[in-house]
Amino acid sequence: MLCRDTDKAATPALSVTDITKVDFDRDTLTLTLDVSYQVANGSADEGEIRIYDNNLAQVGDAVEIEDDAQTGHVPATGTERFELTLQPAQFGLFSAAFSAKQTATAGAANRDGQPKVLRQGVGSIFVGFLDLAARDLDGNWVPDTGEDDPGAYVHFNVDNDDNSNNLVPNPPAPVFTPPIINAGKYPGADYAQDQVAGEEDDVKQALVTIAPLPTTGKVRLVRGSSILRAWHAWNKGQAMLDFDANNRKTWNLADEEERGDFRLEWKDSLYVEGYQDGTTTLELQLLDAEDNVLAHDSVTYNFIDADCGNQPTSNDLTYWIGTALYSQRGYYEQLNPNLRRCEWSMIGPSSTAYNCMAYAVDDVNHFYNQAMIHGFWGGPGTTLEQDVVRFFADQDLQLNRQRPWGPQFRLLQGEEATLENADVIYYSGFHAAKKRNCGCGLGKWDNLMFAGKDAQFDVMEHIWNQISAGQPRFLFQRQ
Ligand SMILES: [Ca+2]
Ligand SMILES: [Ca+2]
Ligand SMILES: [Ca+2]
Ligand SMILES: [Ca+2]
Repeated sequence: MLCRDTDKAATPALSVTDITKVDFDRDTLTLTLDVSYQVANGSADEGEIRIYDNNLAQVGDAVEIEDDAQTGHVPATGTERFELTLQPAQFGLFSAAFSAKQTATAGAANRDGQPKVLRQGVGSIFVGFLDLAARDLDGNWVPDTGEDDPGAYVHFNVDNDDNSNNLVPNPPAPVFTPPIINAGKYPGADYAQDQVAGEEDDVKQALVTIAPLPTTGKVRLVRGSSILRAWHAWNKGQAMLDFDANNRKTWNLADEEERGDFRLEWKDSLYVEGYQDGTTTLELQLLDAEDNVLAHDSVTYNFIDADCGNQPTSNDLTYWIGTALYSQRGYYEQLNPNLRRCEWSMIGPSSTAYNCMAYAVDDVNHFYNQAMIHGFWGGPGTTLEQDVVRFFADQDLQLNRQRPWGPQFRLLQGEEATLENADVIYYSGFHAAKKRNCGCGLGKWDNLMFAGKDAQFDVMEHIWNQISAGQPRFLFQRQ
């Protein structure tokens, strides 16, 4: 049964309102802290603040709070400075405890004749190193200065590195019918699998550093949304990190098992996957036991892919090169070894009605081979390259213009000849591609994403320099 306390001094609000790291010298291991407190004015006659280190051992002596104003009471608010010399093992989570009590004289008036001891107000601060670092799609660590903006670019894991069943997942529906009927937009996509056997290379490491790792408080990872998934292993084998309904995963560092799980299983083995395209964040937080965030670091993730069309199929064998049969993906990768998965997609079906040169000038009714271009836009003694420039400008030498309805293109030269200015690239291997101006890449691929038609096969969007069609020879701008 509880008894009502009839002592004159009711328990006041008592708290450590702020702890500020004034100075920290790694060489001399000296730390200066300012601890601010608050207490109901006049309720405490004597007060003191003690500092505890990462091991919960008191550091130095308690600082007594002086009654400078001679009121007989502890001031309602104040700040005390601590200059501490420490051992490395003491760093991590520091806490300040503010306690106060009545004087013996004041206590004599209480029912039991004893001075009333007020509860402690506690605050914490982390003095150490906390960092979240991310690898991008090239495997490079994103510099700290760029990790918020623009952030890390990582593939939305739409490709099929393990060549799994092309009928999974389905939907989303394909943009047009792919070679394997009933295959979805992302045939065999790795994002839809819990494990990717073999060559998965789109799930990228994130590294958590908290040094030293406190033995109290909590560590938390917070994702901006569920388009981000995290795994224990690069090939998604083993555990997926189980974010809760609030997109948080929390480890209690005071709990030996949870601390061990974080330290041994996740801290150095965390891999981030793009589960959808889009932008989100991953934040590392260190909290005290009361859920106050003591330190944090956040990384922006941009999950990108060539998403305008279908990902290529890989289980079919319907494409010929010479006498060899290839799948759709195999065919394009064989012809273009620099193509990077997730960064190209099929945006138009196979057709023998038109070719790359026609596609580049928005024409789907002609198959302009070199002889045709020479015949219509060239003249006696002109070279193929001269003919190509006139083809794009639609200037024929013989006044028999073949496509007066079509757009005209100006050859860019000198300083004007940039990808930003270009609408069409002509490659020396008699190939042309036109700029996409799509949102794929979330900014990273602006002015870099082009599309071209394979002679008798599909239309593909790709990064401008990932195809093998000779050197980029001319840049043209639409008039
Ligand atoms: Ca960082
Ligand atoms: Ca797969
Ligand atoms: Ca993959
Ligand atoms: Ca891949």
